[in-house]
Amino acid sequence: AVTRRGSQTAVPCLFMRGGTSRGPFFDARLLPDDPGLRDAVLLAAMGSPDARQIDGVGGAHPLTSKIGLVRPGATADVDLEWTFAQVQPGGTEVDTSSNCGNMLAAVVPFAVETGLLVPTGDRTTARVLTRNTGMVAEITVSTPAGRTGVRHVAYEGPARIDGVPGTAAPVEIGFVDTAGSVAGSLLPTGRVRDTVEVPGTGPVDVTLIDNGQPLVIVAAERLGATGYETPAEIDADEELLGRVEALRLVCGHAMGLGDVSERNYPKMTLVAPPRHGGTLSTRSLIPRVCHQSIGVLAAVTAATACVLDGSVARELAAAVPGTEPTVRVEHPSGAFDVTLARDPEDPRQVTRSALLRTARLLMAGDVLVPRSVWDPA
Ligand code: NQM
Repeated sequence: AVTRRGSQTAVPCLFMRGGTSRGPFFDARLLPDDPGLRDAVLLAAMGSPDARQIDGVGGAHPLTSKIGLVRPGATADVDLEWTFAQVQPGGTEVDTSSNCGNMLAAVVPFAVETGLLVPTGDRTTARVLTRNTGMVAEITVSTPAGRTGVRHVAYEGPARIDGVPGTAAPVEIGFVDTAGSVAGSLLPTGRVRDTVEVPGTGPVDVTLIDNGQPLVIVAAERLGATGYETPAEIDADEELLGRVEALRLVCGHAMGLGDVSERNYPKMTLVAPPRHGGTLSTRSLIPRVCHQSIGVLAAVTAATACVLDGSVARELAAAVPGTEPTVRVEHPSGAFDVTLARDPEDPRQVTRSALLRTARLLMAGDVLVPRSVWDPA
């Protein structure tokens, strides 16, 4: 329960890593119902809008400034529901309009840790609804019985994901029906390739696509980059960042998303031929800072573009034949494998995707927010 601790309000919280992201997870039912008050509590907990988040638990980077809000499923076909909240470190908004497949990896472990979900065997599978976009994922985690017979989440194991040191227990994630999560359809312009006119840059060929995350896919070369830069090099190149943001604003309108200047999407994906035996090299901007690897649904969406004839990605990618190809999306800290299922009748339709993540409980306790922000008593 939420309690008082001196001059502050203590909100029960598990601090978790989900894939290559990290942040506090809450039982959504413990937070204020009023959306404005809830957001004020979350901003105070993270330490935003201070860009260093020095007075909160945020990590001063978009990947470590994420929040999970978990609750029981409301319908029989869903075990858990969660809302993903993105706070830009220097921002004043709590953005719940898009998906995060990395933080998603920690939802089932959170639910078992807090008793929201009871493990059923050595492996526990749950159907999880992401309320942000209505997406459902089937997630399997390892839940062995301890010496007393009580099952718990295993965090140690042999699975390795690029961007996280060491190995951990696998979190298997399967998605269906991710197309059009935010943009309404897989190809919101109805075309696999568009040429958009960008102030200062001229005509640019792009693929505008959303298979779980709205992406603008553009050849790195066209924006004056190689596509093999480090994130630090991209973040330091203000001219490049200016061209990328100008392109993003134009593409936001083309995708029917309106003015995206204050939105965390579309994510910008600079692509180039693979260099390490994978399918495609990517540099993902989320959307104004370069990702250290790539987002989960961003990887699913980029992988999908790799199998669509005529796309900007397909042109630069290695061939990915078959109806269940594994697409290896290269990124700054390694590669991300996404297995796609394509409709044998119509291979342009990607019907399912599957991938591997890991997660870990890092800290358990309360997050303290000043009573001047929230005093539930
Ligand atoms: O695309 C970062 C991340 C993400 C989102 C971002 C994600 C996804 O790596 O599903 O995982 O794109 O802001 O956590």
